[in-house]
Amino acid sequence: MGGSAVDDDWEFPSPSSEVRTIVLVGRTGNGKSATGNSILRRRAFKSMSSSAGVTSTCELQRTILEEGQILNVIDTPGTICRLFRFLCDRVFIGKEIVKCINMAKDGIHAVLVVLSVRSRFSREEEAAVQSLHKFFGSKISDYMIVVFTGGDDLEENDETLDDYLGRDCPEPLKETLEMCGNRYVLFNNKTKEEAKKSEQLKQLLSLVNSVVDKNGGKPYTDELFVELKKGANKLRDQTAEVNSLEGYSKQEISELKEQFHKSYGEQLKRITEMVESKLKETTHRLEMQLAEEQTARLKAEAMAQAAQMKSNDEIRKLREHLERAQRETEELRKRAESGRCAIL
Ligand SMILES: Nc1nc2c(ncn2[C@@H]2O[C@H](COP(=O)(O)OP(=O)(O)OP(=O)(O)O)[C@@H](O)[C@H]2O)c(=O)[nH]1
Ligand SMILES: [Mg+2]
Repeated sequence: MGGSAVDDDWEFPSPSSEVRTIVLVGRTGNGKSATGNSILRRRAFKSMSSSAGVTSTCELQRTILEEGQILNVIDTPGTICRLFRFLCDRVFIGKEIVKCINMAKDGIHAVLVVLSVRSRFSREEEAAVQSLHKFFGSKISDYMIVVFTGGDDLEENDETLDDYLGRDCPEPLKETLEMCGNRYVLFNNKTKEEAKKSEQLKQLLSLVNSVVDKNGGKPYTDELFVELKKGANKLRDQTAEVNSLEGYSKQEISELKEQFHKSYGEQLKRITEMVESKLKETTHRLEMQLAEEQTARLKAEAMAQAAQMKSNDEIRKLREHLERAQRETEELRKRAESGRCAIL
């Protein structure tokens, strides 16, 4: 499982139009690997219940869909979802991002944000989607689809996904769905019914198709993809050239190959450092944003409290005013009764 980002058994990529790549992201235990297996229709990724993360590194598996389309499915560790929250994870996350981009090579056609109806939507998940946005840019939203796992739980209660979302859908979840273009689908990764398996897969693939169409068939890429692809292409060309060389000993050829791999490895290292520094910058921006939001919230609370105090003060003054008026009226009435005043 997993494997290094620099693979010796170099695989020549097929033309991008024939291959689609989707990436599964989400919190640990939400069912990314199980969803990946449902898409692949085989148990390719390790999926199990565990309080610790099960998937430890990005992994790519491939399937051929009914209409002959090649689909790459990249599973990621849930720890990536902690993106930016724990600074100590930055080196690990940086490496995983580079690995994932390197696997996707020609770009990502859809990002499946895996949530579970079996657990509450957390601040961590909201932050993770925001982080994706901040790290990859707002363009990434055009590629995001939300997959809710735990369809069996809803079925047990005779509920549909819209029932579930309709009842007490928290504001951050609504915002996340909006950020993902309100593209979402329900998955039951436990079902044994073939009809259900193919129906939910059909729904997901149709969303993937709509995302691909919306983006004019262009997968998501950025400068990191471009840099990594350049390096990979260079290594491929150099390897092909060395393989066609004549008059060199096996030893010399192997030394040349080693040299090319070394320089590719160095390039990967540089790109990983670039990612780490981008993560640092994104963390900083996200922290600033959170701090600003916190300050704005505290300010709004203080103002509401002041307004409340002000209205309490006004009520007290009104009450005093009223009491004084009542006292004066009473006084006047008494005087009128005693004949000392001519009013009434
Ligand atoms: N009932 C039910 N359980 C599910 C469903 N999907 C996933 N699970 C269970 O949820 C648990 C976690 O699933 P995984 O696929 O390992 O989760 P993950 O997101 O890959 O987790 P990490 O690899 O740790 O990040 C497993 O026990 C799955 O069987 C579903 O649709 N219904
Ligand atoms: Mg997993």
